[in-house]
Amino acid sequence: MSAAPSTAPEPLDPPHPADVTAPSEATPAPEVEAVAAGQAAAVGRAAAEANAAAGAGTTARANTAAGAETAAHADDAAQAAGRTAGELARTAERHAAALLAPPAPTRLGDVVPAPERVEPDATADYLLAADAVIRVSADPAAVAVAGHLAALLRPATGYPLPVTDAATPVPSGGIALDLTGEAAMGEGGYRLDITTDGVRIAGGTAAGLFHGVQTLRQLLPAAVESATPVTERWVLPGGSILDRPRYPHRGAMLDVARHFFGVTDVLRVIDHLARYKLNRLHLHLTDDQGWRIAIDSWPRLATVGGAGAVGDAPGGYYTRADYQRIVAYAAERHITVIPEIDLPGHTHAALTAYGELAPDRIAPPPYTGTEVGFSYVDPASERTYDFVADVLGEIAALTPGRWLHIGGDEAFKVPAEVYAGFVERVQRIVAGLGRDVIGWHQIAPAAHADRRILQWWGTTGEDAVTAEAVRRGARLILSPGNHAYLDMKYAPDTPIGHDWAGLIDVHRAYDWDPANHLADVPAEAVLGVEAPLWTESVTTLAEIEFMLFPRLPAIAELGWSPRSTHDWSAFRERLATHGPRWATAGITYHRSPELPWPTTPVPAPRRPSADDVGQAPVSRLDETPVRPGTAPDRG
Ligand code: TNX
Repeated sequence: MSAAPSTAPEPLDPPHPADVTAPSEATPAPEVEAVAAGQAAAVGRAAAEANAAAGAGTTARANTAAGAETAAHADDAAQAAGRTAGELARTAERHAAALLAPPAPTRLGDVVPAPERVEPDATADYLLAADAVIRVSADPAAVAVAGHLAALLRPATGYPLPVTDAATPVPSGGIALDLTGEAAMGEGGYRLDITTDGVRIAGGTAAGLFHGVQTLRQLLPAAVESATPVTERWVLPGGSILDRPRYPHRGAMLDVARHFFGVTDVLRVIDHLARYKLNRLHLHLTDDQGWRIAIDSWPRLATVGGAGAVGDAPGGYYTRADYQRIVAYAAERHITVIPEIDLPGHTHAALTAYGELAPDRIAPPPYTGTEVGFSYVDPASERTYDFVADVLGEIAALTPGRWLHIGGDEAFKVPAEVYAGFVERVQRIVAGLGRDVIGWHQIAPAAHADRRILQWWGTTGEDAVTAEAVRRGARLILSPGNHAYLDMKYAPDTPIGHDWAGLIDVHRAYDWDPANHLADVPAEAVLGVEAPLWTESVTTLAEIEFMLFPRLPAIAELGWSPRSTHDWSAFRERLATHGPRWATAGITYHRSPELPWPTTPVPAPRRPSADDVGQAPVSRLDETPVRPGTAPDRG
């Protein structure tokens, strides 16, 4: 990605397509003018073709008439704007081509999560040309989004798509990303306007631009997901979208403790979140079977506590640099990482490394089973609070986000009063680090701490203790086990997953309302939703993807879309159009019988990359549309 700093007014001609880094304000070079003249001739040819076609029927005649009118209109507009002959030629050519072309293969409303407002304009489809330029506001975060867009589009289109910045970016036949700073769009909202003459995404924040880019990506033909150039008409459906999120917290959780997943796997999961406008990645970094993050002041946590996993799977842990890479990659996609150190239970791996934390001061052997609730660090020992302060202090120093998750679930062996006292002390440690605390809803009985957040994972629609904590000021993230737990099986014959919270098919994942899910909790207390993926039975990236798709987009839509758009029959149709996109991107997914998958052939399946060579076939899954890829998205 590159962008030339620019304070000069917007140029009339784009830089030469071959020059990806060309500053845009250069006076048109002679060869560019020559190209423009050639294009003017092409308009003539297009008009002649249109005239010839006019003999064939009324539709074509109408097109020709409209074409003439449009050309005249473009002429007036261009003169009024004082454009060059080159620009005039290009505009007229675009209009003529649009009128003669078949409609875009995607519909403007086929976006997941559903946008707040969609206004299609069938006369305004846009064809991305090989010489299109991406123009962006001169702001580093906006320029980074433009670079991300270019990196998403270049592999499949093969177009250079140079990025250039401007004080007020306008499409000029290409794509403009305009960082407007408008507060009304909210954090993450955007407006997308697609016309024959170009595409404009306006965002109040860079996050808004980023979300608009994800919408744009979904509106292009599915072949845009190809890693190699595809011959395709890169058409976008005309019209406008006005969109903003319903909730500020839209997350997914990945358990890297039961099975360990390396950095590249996590980066790819981050890409999946970004596609669906999720903005939080909760990493469950520690549990009985493994401690997955290096802590300098307690080094054996990772080297000893991270050695194993469930069964005989290999262990592993993130170095500080690994973790920082994950955090930075997420931040580039406007996703905040929320690290979880599960306390005081789920700590067996820590005890294997430091027996001094155990109630009996004896380091136990590693645990590779899948039971829960048996381990805890000694709440009566001051050494335990040194450990907590050191660990959370180091994690906070590596984490730019506001939140530290302290777990708190299933500490069955710790008496209720002792447990509440422990949580209160840990809440104070988090506050002392300048962070807001999140805990599973079991921490509800502990005293309130400013801005504390409870994560609901129950399977009933009511809990008096949680409701009481909310009355005392806590807010909620909703991860109801019977709707949002992506480690549950889809159906009895799903090869991996649990069923203790029930079977969760796509409809069940979609069929609830965060605003009124929990009794006696006001809608204002709900910050959003999160889909956890526990990994006792999930062992590879392909299996992660199989459990995420197609349910993660269902949870994402609950977090993003206004309730007025909620409609299962429309959702299943929209979501099904994403199957070919996932297949083309090499994403493994469950071909749930609930969705009307398109029967058209998958466009341009992604070729296996070097990383795939030698990878074992995914035999436990019921379908593998294409071999799973392992490379994170470009950009
Ligand atoms: C409950 S949900 C747990 C996890 C398990 C999960 C399996 C929660 C806070 N605790 O330890 O992995 O069930 O579905």
